[in-house]
Amino acid sequence: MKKKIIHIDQISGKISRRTLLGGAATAAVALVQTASGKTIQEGISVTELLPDDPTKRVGPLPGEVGTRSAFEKLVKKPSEISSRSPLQDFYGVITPSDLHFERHHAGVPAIDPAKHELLIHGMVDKPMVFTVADLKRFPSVSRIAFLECSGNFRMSKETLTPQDICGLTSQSEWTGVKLSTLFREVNVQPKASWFLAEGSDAAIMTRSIPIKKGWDDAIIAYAQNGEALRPEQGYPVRLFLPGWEGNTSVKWLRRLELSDQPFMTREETSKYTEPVKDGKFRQFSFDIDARSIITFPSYPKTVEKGWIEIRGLAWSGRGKIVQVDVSTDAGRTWVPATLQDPVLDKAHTAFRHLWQWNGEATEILSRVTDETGYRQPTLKQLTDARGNESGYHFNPITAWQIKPDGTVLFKPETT
Ligand SMILES: Nc1nc2c(c(=O)[nH]1)N[C@H]1C(S)=C(S)[C@@H](COP(=O)(O)O)O[C@H]1N2
Ligand SMILES: [Mo]
Repeated sequence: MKKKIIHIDQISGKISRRTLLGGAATAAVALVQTASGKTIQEGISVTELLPDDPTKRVGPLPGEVGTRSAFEKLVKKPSEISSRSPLQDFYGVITPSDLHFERHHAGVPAIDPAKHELLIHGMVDKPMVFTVADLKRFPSVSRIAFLECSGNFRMSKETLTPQDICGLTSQSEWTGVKLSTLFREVNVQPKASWFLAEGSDAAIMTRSIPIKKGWDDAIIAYAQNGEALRPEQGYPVRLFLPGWEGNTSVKWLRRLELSDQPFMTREETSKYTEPVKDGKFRQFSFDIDARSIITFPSYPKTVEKGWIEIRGLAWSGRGKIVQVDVSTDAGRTWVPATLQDPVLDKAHTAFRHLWQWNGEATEILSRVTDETGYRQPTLKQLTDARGNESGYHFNPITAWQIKPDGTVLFKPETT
C-alpha cells in the first residue's frame, strides 16, 4: 500500500476530498502529531477520524455554569499545604480562577459573607467595623497583578515541569476597595507607621505591614476575575498587596490594627524571616524579585527540528519588566524576546521568541530585567550573595535541556 501524509485543514478540521475518496477500504492508521498539526495517512475513514460525529446529534443544552472541555486535563497537583498553577498549560496571562495556586496554613475556612466583618482599630481616630456590604459601597478599583509565594522555588531533578519549579504564582484581576480609602474613613493617626493584618482561618494568620504600602496600592479585595473571591483565595475579603510576598496578602481578613511599630508575629519571626549568610537573617523581605520561566518547550513535552516558538512568563514585584533575554545556546549569547502587550506593573507578562532548532543538543534559558534595572540572577549569584540556608525568595535563571531526540528536560542545579 502506498502511504502519503495528508494535512487536515486546520480551520475546518476536514480532510481533503481526495482522502475521502480513498475511503474506508484501507485499515486505519494512527494519527501522527507533528509540530504543525495533525497529519493522517491516506486511507483513514472519516468515522475513524471522528468516531463520534458531532454533527449527527444535538448536544447538551445551555447549562447554569460552563465546564472545561473533558479533553483539557488541568490540575493543581495539591500537597497538604499548597497546590500549584499548571503554568505550562496556560495561554495569555490570566490564571483561570479554579487553577489559582493555593497556600493555606490551616485549611480553607467556611465564612458566611453576611456575618463577616472587618475591624479597623488601633492608632485611628474613629475605630470602625465594616460589613462586606459596607466595603462594596466604597469606590472600587480593579487591577491585574500576580501573587507569588516567597517559597516558590524547586530545582531538584530533571523531571520537573514549570508547575513543579515555580507554580506557586498566579495572576488575576483583583477588585475591591483601596485600603487608603478606608484609612481616610477611620482617620489613621499621623504617627501610625505599621498595621497588622489578621485572618479568620484556624491559623489566625497575622502579618505586620509598613503603613506606606497601605497608602500606596493595597487593596481590600472581594472579587477575582469578575466574580466574588474563591474560598481558597480568601472569600469574602482578603488583603491584596501587589508585588509583595504572598504571605502578606492575608486571606479571610477580619482585622487591621494600626500601630507605630511592627507586631513581631509568628509569621514574621519564626517564619518568613530567612537565614542568610554568617548566621544573619533577613526580616520583612517583602518585594518579590524579578523572575522568568520558559513554559514552552518544557518537560514533559518534546520538540521537533525546525521552527519553535519559545514562550514564557516574566514578572517583577518592583514594577514593570522592561526586557526578557532568551538564550538558545546554553547561555553563551542572548537575544531580546518579544513582549506581549499589555506590559503591566507587578504583573505576569508573556514573552516569546521564534527559534529555528537545528536538532543538536542545547540548553534554552530566559532572563528578565525590570524597570528598576534589577536583572534576574543565576543561582550561583544568589547563593554567593545570600548563602544557601533558605530557599525563600529564590528566583534564579533556569534552563531546559533540549536533547537531540527532541526530549526536553529541566536542568537541575544545587544551592
Ligand atoms: N489567613 C491566611 N492568609 C494567608 C495564608 C493563610 O494560610 N491564612 N497563606 C498566605 C500565603 S503563605 C500565601 S503564599 C498566600 C496564598 O494565596 P492564595 O492561596 O490565594 O494563592 O496567602 C497568604 N495569606
Ligand atoms: Mo506563601
